[in-house]
Amino acid sequence: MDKSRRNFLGGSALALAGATLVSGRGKASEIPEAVIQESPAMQPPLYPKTGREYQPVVTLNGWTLPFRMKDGWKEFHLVAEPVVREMSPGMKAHLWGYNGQSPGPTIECVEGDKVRIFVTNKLPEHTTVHWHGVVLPSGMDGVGGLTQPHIKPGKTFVYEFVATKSGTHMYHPHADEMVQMAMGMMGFLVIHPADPNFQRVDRDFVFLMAGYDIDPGTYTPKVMTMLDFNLWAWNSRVFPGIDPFVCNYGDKVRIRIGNLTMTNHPIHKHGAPFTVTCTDGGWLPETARVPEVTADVAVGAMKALEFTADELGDWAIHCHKSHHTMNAMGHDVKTFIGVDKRTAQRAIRRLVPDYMPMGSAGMAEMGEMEMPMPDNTLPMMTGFGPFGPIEMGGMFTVVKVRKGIARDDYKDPPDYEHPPGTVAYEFKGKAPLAARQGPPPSAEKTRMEFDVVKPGSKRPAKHKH
Ligand SMILES: [Cu+2]
Repeated sequence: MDKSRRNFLGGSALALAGATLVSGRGKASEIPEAVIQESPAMQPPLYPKTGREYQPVVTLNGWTLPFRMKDGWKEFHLVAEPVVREMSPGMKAHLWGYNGQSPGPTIECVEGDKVRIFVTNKLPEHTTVHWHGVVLPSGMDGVGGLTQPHIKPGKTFVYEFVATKSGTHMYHPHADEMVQMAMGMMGFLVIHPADPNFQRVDRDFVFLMAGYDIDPGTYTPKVMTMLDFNLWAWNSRVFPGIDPFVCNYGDKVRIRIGNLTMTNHPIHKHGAPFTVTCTDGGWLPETARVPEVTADVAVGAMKALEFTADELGDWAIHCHKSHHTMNAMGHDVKTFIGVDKRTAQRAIRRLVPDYMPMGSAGMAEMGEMEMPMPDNTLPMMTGFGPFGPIEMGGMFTVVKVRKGIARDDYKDPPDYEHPPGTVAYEFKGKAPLAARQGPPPSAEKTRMEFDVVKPGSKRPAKHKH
């Protein structure tokens, strides 16, 4: 449009005329019903009843937002609101989210779709929604103050764009971001390829990573925390509350992950390697796909991992930062490995009869013990498998590959039956004496490890490895 016409119409008239041309703003008059989800369980994939065909995704412990078609537009209704999210059985968090849950529902559309998303704000403060990685008009990008006025409490805004290219995206506020994301406001957005056979897989899982700081015995995240979070969540769930990735033997599987925490997460899968096939920027060319078993997902980034489920069994998948596979009790505990706490224990028990000294031989005992804890608090490490305590929390679950799993069956299957002779076993023979290399450490040297080093004195030389 040339300059003279712009002057003639004036700023606001121009904006209105432009919007009408592109979007048919006048037709966005009725708001579709907002669907609310009450269950934290993983919902089956939502096959489209209308619009174009696609292979839907499955949201880990989540769900997909239904849409309606209206005059060629695919219409969704998101409601930003306070929610109660069960993070694992026995622990609920008071979060902010969308349509009854945190994260919000997954939004699925198809390349070429005209997408209209109504966003109603039921929060106590203003918000916006940014569509992360989606190519759209600048004014639909959802940055409060920069590209649009904020959505005030009680108001509904409309976002409209054409989904120009397929890919892996997310949505989150761009308004009071630190607070709103620390409170759990986020959701997945998938644009499916126009050709349903392009990049097709049999199972397509999605989840977002979030970090929460919720003190034991409390419900609301501390929103000012910058680094020391105590609950590391996948779709606002922590182990053992995270569903397994159930796969039929031979399936082509994709797991799409987005990171909205304040640190990177090296996601490690046991068993068959995967390749990263997609980022929030688009699909990777075949020549850029290398086999890996760990993919570092950076802050604010997304990755899609793909593998063929051709190894039967139970394969752990988790963040490789070991503190991220622990729950809330794990942080301010001193290290007592090698410390004899018997004298202290006797003294403390005179005051606190139930006192249990922990950790002189490591922390594994925490995995099987039932300790008194505040209400609404998860054990630091927990979960039981067929062979005993799993001693995990946080960002951990299992890829379960079985034969005979039906196409859209995501139920937790029975325990894996290992073929005879394929499970690690205890050696029952006569143990030989250890063949030690180098001189044995003397008792004196071992004690020196715990000597207090006075300021100015020289630290005793330690055994070099
Ligand atoms: Cu991590």
